[in-house]
Amino acid sequence: MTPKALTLLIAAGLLAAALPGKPAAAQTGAASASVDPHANETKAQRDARMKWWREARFGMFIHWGLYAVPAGVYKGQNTGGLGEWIMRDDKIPVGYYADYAKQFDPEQFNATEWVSYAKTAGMKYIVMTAKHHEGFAMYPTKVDDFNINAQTNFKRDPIGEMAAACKKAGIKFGVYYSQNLDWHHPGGGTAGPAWDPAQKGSYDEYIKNVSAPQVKELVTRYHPAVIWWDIPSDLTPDQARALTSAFSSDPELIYNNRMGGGVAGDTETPEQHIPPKGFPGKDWETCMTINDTWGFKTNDTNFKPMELLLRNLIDIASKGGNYLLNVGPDAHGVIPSPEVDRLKEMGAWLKTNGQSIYATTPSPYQRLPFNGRATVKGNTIYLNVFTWPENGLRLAGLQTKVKGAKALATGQKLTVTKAADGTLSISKPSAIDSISTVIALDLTGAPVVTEAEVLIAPQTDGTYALNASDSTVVGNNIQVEHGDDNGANANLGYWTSLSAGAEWKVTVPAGADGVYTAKIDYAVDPGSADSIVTLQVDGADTGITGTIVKTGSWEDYQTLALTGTLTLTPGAHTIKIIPKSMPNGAVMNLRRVTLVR
Ligand code: FHN
Repeated sequence: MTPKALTLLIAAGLLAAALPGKPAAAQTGAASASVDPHANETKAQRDARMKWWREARFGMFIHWGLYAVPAGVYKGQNTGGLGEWIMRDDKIPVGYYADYAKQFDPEQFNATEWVSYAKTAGMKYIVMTAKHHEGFAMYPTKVDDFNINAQTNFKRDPIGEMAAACKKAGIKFGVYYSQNLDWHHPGGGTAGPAWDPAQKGSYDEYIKNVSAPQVKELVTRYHPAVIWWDIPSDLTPDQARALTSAFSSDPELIYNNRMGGGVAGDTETPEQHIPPKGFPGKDWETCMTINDTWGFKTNDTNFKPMELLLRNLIDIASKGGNYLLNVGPDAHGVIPSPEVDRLKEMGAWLKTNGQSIYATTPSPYQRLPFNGRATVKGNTIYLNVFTWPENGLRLAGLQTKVKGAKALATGQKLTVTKAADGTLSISKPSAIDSISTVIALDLTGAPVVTEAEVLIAPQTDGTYALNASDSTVVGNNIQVEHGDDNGANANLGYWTSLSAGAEWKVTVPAGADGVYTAKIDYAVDPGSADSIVTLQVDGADTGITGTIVKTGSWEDYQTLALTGTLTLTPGAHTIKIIPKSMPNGAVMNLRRVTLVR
C-alpha cells in the first residue's frame, strides 16, 4: 500500500463520517420496503434489470464541473485536497465561486470523442456528474439558473450531448447526482459548518425545491441507465420518496447505495480500493481515480501505471465486481492525455483478452498458487497470469475434466498434464504478456473446485514460515497483495481496521511441539505512528506482541523480533495475527511471520 492510496482510503472514510447526522445504516444502505422502489422486485426481475450492468465490468466515471476552472489552485495556492472539493476545502465564498462560470467555456468539448475514448478502452458504460457538491448543473435545468446554460457562454448541454453520443455508440449512460451536499443552494449540505451565510437555509426545502425536481428532470429528460447518488444522508422517508418519485417511468433504472434514507440501492460502491473478497452475492463497483483527484487539478500528475489499472480491473472481475474508472476533463473540455493514453492501452489488451473479463463470474478459487486471478464463463476458466511462475503454471483442486487449453491472445494450444494428486501443469505459451497472459481452460462442464486446506509444516530448519501468500484474511480491511514472484514478495496490505487480521493453519508433528518465539518481516511508512500487533493460537491470546516501528517506506522491509513466546502442542493449530492498536489508520505491509523454536 502506498501512503497516497492510504490517504485516499482514509479520506473517503472520514469524509462519510464527517457528514452531519449520517448514521452508519445510511452508509451501508439499510433496506426499507416502503421507500426503495425496487424493494419488492423478485430475484428474476432484479437479475433481468441488472443483466447489462453485471456483464459490463468496466465503466467510465467523468467528474466535470466548474471546479475545472480553478483546477486545484485558489488565490495562487494549491489545494491539498481533491479538485472538486476546492470550494469546501478552501472555504471559497458562494458568489466568488459562482463567478468561475464566467471563465468556463469548454470550446473543445466533444461528446462523440469522449464516448469514443470509453469505447476504445473497452468500457461499456459512462457515469457523468450532472451536479456535484458545488451545486452547478451541467445541463440546462429549469429548476434555477445555476447551470451551464444560464451562467456561461457555453450554451450547450453536456449531459444531453453525452446521452445522445452514448446511445449512438451503444454504450449505457448514467448520471452522478449530489443529492445531499450542495454548497451553492441555501439549505444544501455543507459537510461541516457552513462558511458563507448564503448557504443557510432549510434542508427540507432544498430537497423539495432543488434535488427532487432536478432528479425528476434528469430521469424524464435523459432517461439515464444509472443514477449515481453521492453522498448518503439521513433523509426522511418523504424526502427519499421525493427523490425517487420519477423512477416509476424508468423501472429499469439502476442506482447505487449512496442515497441514504433507508434506500438500499442496487450496488455497493467501495471507493478507491478493491475489497479483498468483493461482496459475495451482491452487485458492487469499485470507483477509482487514475491520478489522485476526481475533478481536474493542474498539479496532479500522479497517474497510476496502466499495469496497475489493468490488473485492478482483472482483480475486480475475479471477485464479481465492476470497475468505474474516473477521468477529469479540464475547463477546455479536454480529457488529460495521460488518462486517454492509459485508456487506449487498456482497450488494446481487452480487445484480445476481454473474454476473460466481460460477463464472467467470480473465481472459484480462494487462493491461487501463482500471481494472477481467475474468472469463469460457462464451462471455461480463464487464468489471468500476471507473472509466469518460474517452475511452471500449476493448478490444484479442479475436479472438472479439462478438454483443452489455449493462450487467449494468440490461440496457441497448450498442453495440460495431470499429476497423480490431480494437480494440473499447463505448458508455457510462446508469447508472454508482461501485464497478464490469459489462459483459457475449456472444461467438460461448469468448474467444480475443491481446495485443500493449506497446512503449513515446519521447514527443514524447524521454523515455520507463515507467508502472506498462504494466509487467509479475516475481515474486509486487509488483503493479500501479490508481489512479482507471489510467494516471497506477497504482502498483507491495506490493513486498515482493528477487526481485520490474517491467519494460517499449521501442523505440528510430534517432536516439533514446544515453545516458540516469533518475528515478522514488515514495512511501514515513516509517517506512520507505531501500531501494536499480537499473535493468537486457536483464538487465545499468546502474550506475544510487537510494536511496529517505522521503516523507510511501505516497500522497505525489515525484520522485527516480537516479545514473548507461544506454545504449540502436537496437532493442527490456527495462528492469527491481529492489531491491538492502530493510531495511524493502517498497520503495516506484512510479508511473513516466522515462528522459531
Ligand atoms: O465527495 C465525493 C468525491 O468528490 C467523489 O465524487 C467521489 C466519487 O465516488 N465520491 C465522494 C466521496 O465519497
